[in-house]
Amino acid sequence: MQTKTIKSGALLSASTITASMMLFAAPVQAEDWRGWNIHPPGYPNTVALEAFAEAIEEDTEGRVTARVYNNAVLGDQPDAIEQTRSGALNFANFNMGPMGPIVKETNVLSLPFIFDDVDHMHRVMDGEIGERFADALAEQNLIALSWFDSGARSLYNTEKPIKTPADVEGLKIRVMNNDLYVDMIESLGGNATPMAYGEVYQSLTTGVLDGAENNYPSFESSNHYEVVGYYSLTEHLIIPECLCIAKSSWEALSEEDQEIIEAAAIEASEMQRQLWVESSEESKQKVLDAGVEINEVEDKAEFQELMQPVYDDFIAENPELESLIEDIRSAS
Ligand code: GTR
Repeated sequence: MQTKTIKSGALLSASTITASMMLFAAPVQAEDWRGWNIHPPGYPNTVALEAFAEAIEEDTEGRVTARVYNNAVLGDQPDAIEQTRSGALNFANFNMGPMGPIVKETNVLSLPFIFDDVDHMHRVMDGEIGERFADALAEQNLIALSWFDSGARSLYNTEKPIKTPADVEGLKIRVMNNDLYVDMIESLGGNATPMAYGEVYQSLTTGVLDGAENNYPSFESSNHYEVVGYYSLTEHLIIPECLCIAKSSWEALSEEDQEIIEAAAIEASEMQRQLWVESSEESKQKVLDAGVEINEVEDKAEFQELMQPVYDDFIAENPELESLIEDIRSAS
């Protein structure tokens, strides 16, 4: 018995040696990365992610190959965040909204009207404060290499134009997965329903929902505009998005490849931001042509004032984040 074990043990190590010799002789195995994307082909983020995938393959000379999976086919956003944190997915473009329950600092970016406009958001995210958010994400195994735009989100619904908060009263509004948005809609007198993005279209057609909120490109590309007649420019949320890499995938790279991939991510964000501006205009025109009524909100202050309890509750629950809110405000 003893002899047999030793014999097969010896045999095993001999074959292991042969296998590892073969490995050394063979070319280094490429890393095949899978990337998550919620949007359809042609959307600015999709175009930029696909350019990113191509660039890293070319610039690493095939050491890393990457493929983008569109339309959230690999899971809805909260699920994809978990998959990327665990390394089951290698990269993704995430909105900071559904990130809040995992990286609590990012909730600050989901406070209604925290940014005055998109330029203010850029100044914050492209500077030192953006690095603080990237550090917080890294603690949860997500390496944020660059920031994408997501414009301003406005309310839309099947019933009527929203001109004052009183118009929101009683409306069933879909929100992204984050309790802050439930507080936000309830503070306006509406009923908030957290729901996965991909389920909203059908819920609007069946009347489970009266409305939702999003930017022009998503309002258009999700086809919600086909069933919703009113888009009201509340512009209550300006939420940045990340191009994030799974920490385990990042750490498996050589320093040289990390530099290459970081540069590609920054280029992708520049491309996305440029495409974003064009696409917002095109989407606006498309929904107007389809007959959607778009209205300005004359007195946004009315909406802003009602958000005070959302801020008060948030600060009461997260006193350590108050200074971050102040830093963002003073960068305006
Ligand atoms: C879009 C955003 C997506 C997703 C979606 C939603 O604007 O780019 O990542 O968050 O909104 O409402 O779920």
